[in-house]
Amino acid sequence: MRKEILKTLMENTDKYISGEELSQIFSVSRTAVWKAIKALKEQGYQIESVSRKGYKLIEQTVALSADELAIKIKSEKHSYHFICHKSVDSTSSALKRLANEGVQEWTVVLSEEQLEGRGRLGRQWISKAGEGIYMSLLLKPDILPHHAAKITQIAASAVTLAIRETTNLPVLIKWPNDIVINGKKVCGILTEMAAELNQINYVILGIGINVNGEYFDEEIKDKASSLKMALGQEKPIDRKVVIESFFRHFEGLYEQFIDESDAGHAIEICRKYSAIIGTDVQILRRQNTEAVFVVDLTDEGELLIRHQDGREEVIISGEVSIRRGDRYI
Ligand code: BTX
Repeated sequence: MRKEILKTLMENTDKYISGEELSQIFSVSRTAVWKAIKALKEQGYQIESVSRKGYKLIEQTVALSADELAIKIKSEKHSYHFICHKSVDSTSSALKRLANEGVQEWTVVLSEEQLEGRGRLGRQWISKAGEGIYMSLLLKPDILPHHAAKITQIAASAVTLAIRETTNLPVLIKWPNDIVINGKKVCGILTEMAAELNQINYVILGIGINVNGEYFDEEIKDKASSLKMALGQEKPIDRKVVIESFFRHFEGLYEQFIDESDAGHAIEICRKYSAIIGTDVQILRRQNTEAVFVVDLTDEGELLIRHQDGREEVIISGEVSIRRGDRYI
């Protein structure tokens, strides 16, 4: 009901709506309306209450709100279930706990901050309060486990399209799981899976986007950037707009992958916006660094490289780290 009241206020920002009207529309008591308004104000929505006129939404909250995301992100096929925390160890860990309790597919956990945000291979993902998008999505795809890596490519394409659409920033994809701008990382993707040999139980897709941060810790300041820093603007970026755009793009690409067993469109986007195809890079694997040329992405989303002796090799994700000179990329 709180969500419905919020939706009504969002659709009527040009006028006051009385408590009486709201209680009639939703067939609830005036006290229930008052309680819902109070809860929305506590979430940060600025709602003006004027006696004998009613309520008017003056300003939406900058905080992430599960109610608002549920209003903005609608799907004909899936029922999203958004959960927003103020602080959590890791949205992916929190979602994993829920997944083990059996929550539905398309459950999304978001948090204003993460105290133990995780990257790949036990690395840390720095997740300061209010500065980024830290979210994890639960998927239960009926595919063979070895195809799950493509979900990272699908997410990378959707994040890229969403950032380009909402900010116009020319972000690129650093295969397999980073989105970069001017050679610096603005987003990392962590795809984790619980599976048996031939069957996936679930996949947790974790996405971290640096949106409004302006300072990064010493250890990452040379390789990290945020959308706001890249735009060089004062005004913060509305994270909810980026999130909505992400899900819109992700859903289409993911559906195609599941329904038609075809990640081709996503791979095409990854090719088009690749930061490394057609360039010389260093690949780091098992303590060895080697200069190679990146030829292409295969249709399976693997990286095709050419060694200096002319030999070509296909690399699967997770196997290597990629650098350019002494730069991150
Ligand atoms: P990764 O292993 O490719 O990158 C991790 C590395 O990136 C770190 O070792 C550090 O050098 C650098 N780094 C750490 N924090 C940041 C940052 N904020 N911006 C830029 N660079 C950074 C990338 O792993 C996958 C990250 C996924 C994060 C999401 S957030 C929601 C979900 N929950 C969770 O715990 N992880 C995922």
